[in-house]
Amino acid sequence: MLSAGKCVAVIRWTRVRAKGFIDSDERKPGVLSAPALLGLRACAASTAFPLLLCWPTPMPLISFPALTCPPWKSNSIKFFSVRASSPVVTLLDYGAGNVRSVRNAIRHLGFSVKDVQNPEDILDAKRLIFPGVGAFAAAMEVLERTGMAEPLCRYVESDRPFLGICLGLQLLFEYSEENGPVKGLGLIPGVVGRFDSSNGLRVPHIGWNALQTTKDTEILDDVGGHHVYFVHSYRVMPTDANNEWISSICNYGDSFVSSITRGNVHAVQFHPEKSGDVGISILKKFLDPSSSSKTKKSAIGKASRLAKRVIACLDVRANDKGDLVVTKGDQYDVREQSNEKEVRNLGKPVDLAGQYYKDGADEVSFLNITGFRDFPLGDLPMLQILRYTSENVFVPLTVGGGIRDFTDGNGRYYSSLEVASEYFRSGADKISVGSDAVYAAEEYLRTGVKTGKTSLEQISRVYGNQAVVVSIDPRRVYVRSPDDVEFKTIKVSSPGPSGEEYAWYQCTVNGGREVRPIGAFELAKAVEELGAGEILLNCIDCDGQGHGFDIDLIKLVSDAVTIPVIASSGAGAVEHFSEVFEKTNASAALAAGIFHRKEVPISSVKQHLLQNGIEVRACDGH
Ligand code: 1PR
Repeated sequence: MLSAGKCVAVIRWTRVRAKGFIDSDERKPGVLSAPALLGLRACAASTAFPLLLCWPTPMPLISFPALTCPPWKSNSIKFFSVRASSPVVTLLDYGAGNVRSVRNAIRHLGFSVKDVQNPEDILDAKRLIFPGVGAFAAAMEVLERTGMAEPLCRYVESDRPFLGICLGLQLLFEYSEENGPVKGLGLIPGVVGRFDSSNGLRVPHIGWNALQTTKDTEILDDVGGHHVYFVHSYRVMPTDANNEWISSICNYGDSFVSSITRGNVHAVQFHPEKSGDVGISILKKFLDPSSSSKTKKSAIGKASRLAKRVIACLDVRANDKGDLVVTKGDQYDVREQSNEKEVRNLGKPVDLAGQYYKDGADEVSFLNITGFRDFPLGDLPMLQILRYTSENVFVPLTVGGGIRDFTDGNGRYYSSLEVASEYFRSGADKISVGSDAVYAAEEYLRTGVKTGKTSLEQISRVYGNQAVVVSIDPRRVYVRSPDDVEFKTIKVSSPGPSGEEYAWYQCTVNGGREVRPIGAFELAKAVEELGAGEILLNCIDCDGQGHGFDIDLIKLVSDAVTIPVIASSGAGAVEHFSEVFEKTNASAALAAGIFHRKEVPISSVKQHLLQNGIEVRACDGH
């Protein structure tokens, strides 16, 4: 294969990775990160001979045939494959978005990924996974342009092992109404349409919903009764014409097709790679059919509603020694009250995230709380935290902090989209924008013009609204009368210090350090229009206090928008979770301190919610 004399430098995976130079997903044209390029450039410059990049185990088969080297040393970096004995699955990743979590789940199950590089690779595949990402029309355009559509149809029509995920299901149908009608692959009768939000249904459909299985399907053997994770705005309706394909339906507003199966061809609207242990077992049964249980289980699950989510949040920052730690503030002050005033250290981010996943958290959020002053792409350890966490945590990961346009010390400009892309490449499923969303909303309300250039618009255009969360950090401001302010007020449930009966919620930026002339209500409505798919609603007054969520605020905002709202700040007991779901339209509740200090386990929260008739994903169902 390679003659030893031609190679003087072997950069091993571990070393490369430790330096943060290159990552397992960085093997396609155009996806090398800036640090990866810098690292390779430095190595290439230091030798006249070719560099050999080698991935040892546990990366059994990696190939880099299509990598376009930068012009500075196009001949000096050689890539080669390391073949081990793990079985291989072919992945059709047409480069439209983030499929890292699918790769991670496949590798977690001991399989290697072979990427489709050309149409022939589809026909050569033994087992093909197609995780569709992005918009329907764009995906079809890429499939047609690259000549992949036709072999994909032939592959599916000849009943070879296939698993489509999310858009990978929708594309099999005839048409989509998403920016269309747009023609699909036309393999299954039916049309992909948008959820109807006119009757108050929150769209996108984000979260955990149980399936109603309609036929025995080995890959869904363990699913009956359990919740799986969905994130989509479009869905296929069941009809007589596609009935024979349908293996499960799900209810959200109305019944839609959640999976199809015929012979060896499967596709799912949900994300198995983000559905905890249940999802991993679906992938395992597809990858290794011999792992299916011999005794048939009754797979028929009951119909259910969208479950309320319980989210664990990790506020992350460097302590005074420079280590990244999970910290937790009282009203955003994260320093101990002792003389030393150290940053509170409540644990290691990767360990805690892994623990919360095992404990049954429906999502894990990382907030890089000093991101507003540090440039996140300079913060390689934070990116590494995401990478390591996403290898073993199979529920959605959100990361926020510092997502904005930035010019570094060398005058190099980074758009907020580039910053977000690096977070997505490192394992985030959603990004959360704080300060920058406030500035964007202020500008939008002032001019009434959508420029298309704000971080929210750019990121949602490329990754979809469902991937964009806006984190709001408001403070309560009491007033005597709604006429006292230009912002939307609410009659408060407990009067203010001088007997005020109303309050508005003033937005802040830079971790609560600066107040801005905009209310939480106005901000929420503006960012929904600018492309946010979800709102993370904090409250500085309640943060870390343990007295319960600010019900007035959460009601005000969750009634104002049609996108999901995550209630945050103030949880101190299980009753606070049932209260927020009973009294407001929040879709999820997030807590930090009580989980970090092990005062209330996630399982107790869920048990309490179930006892109160609130649907949640069971902790043993992940
Ligand atoms: O402005 O885009 O760089 O984003 C910065 C992000 O960091 C924002 O999402 C902002 O909320 C967050 N942040 C900044 N400073 C702090 C701080 O605490 N000093 N943390 C901070 C916000 C609030 C929640 C907290 C809940 C639940 N923390 O994340 O976890 O209040 O806590 P509790 O259950 O203990 O009450 P940008």
